[in-house]
Amino acid sequence: MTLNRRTLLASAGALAVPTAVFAQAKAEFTLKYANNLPLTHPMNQRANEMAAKINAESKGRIDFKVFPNGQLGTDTDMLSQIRSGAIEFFTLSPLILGTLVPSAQISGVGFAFKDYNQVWAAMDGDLGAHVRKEIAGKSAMFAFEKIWDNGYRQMTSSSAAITKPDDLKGMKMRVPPSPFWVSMFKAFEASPATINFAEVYTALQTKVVDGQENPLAIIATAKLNEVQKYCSLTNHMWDGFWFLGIKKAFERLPADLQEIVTRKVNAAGLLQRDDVRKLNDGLVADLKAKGMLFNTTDAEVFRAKLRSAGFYAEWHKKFGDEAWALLEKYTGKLV
Ligand code: X2X
Repeated sequence: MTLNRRTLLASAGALAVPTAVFAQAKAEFTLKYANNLPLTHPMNQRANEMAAKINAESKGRIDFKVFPNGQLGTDTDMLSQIRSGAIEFFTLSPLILGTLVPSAQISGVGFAFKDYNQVWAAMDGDLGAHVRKEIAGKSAMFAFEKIWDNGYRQMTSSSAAITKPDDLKGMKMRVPPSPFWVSMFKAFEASPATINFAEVYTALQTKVVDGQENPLAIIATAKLNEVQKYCSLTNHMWDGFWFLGIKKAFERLPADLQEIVTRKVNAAGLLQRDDVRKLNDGLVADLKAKGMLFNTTDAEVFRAKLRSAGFYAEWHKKFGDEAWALLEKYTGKLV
């Protein structure tokens, strides 16, 4: 048998080449969506499903592509490349967005939302509307209406269980790149280091930092339990992911395609919220079985520490009375 170009095409290449050419030739708009989470996290599972639905409903006019796991850069890179045309969409914690839109950080106030009912009422209600208006007004981006879930954050450590605020004293703690996170862990008298998520596993493994904080769904899907021994169930803040679009790029789409993308992003967000909650609920047992040691904590003691450090007063002042009132409308009086 002679292997020439034609037989190669007929065998190995026959399936791959024509599909790729077909997709490229047909799609009028290639839309790139990037995020910082592992492929196995519900965010990416729902995003991939959503991408297929967008492509199908647009009848191939859109080629919506998902780039997980920081493939197109860290959160900080993505924020600084908004105008470069490298991506059209990304998901970002409201707190990391705080480097650009400080008022967006208000949903991260420590121990604010008592449960998910309060979270979604606020974020789908007036607090979320306020933040989305700020994002659209103060950046080149806009946020889709339904924020996606990250979850309630828990603290982990390689050296000792964190049972009380004193255990955080002087502890080298990784926090995401955000003024609010640094401020909160300074209030706990820890020694916070801002590190992008892409570098967290290695930073923990090489003991550049002793600990980090993230929801269980991230601890599990990013396998942080391999490099962290203790998990303290602190629930110290709820965190989400605004699904952000670059305004200029989105405005290039015809109205009917904008409508498809908007509807699918919001619908996928609602499904993803359910997935994350369910995943988080089952993970204590899973991670215990993998050797992680868990402890519960008294939220009131941690909250009192933040209060006495002046944390709530400082951020109330920064966000302003009006925004603070929008938060307390859903959480009740915070201090
Ligand atoms: O960087 C983190 O810790 C993560 C993945 O939770 C966020 O995107 C805020």
